[in-house]
Amino acid sequence: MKSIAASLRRFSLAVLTILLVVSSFAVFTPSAAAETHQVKLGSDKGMLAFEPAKLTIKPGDTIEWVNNKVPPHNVVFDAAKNPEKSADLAKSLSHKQLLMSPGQTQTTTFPADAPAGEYTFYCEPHRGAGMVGKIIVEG
Ligand SMILES: [Cu+2]
Repeated sequence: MKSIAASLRRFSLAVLTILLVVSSFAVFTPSAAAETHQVKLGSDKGMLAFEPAKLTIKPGDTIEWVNNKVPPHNVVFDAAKNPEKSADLAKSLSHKQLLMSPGQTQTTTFPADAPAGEYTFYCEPHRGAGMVGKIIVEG
């Protein structure tokens, strides 16, 4: 009788351990599922604009910048217009190099610990023409 009780206790301990491991995976997996979003530089109709000009993402997600119409374009994040007004973060997200040919791509991955909020970016040659966009990072 004693050995049955002991093995039952051992068994329930093993079940508990498995449950704990499985549930901790269930908690941590969703944040690891990073997505890639595409933003065109220059609209299909030849407007000096990002398409889409506004995009909501999660920390850890990647933006693929695709050079489209009316180049050259680049992507510069505004040092003063991000949640923590971080010049270093803005610089790390930016691609100052001008893309000359349609189809060229660059990528920006937002860090997993990127602060939530609005990030404004623009194209240097066309900022005055209104080529400005926004990334909203969800908390
Ligand atoms: Cu441009």
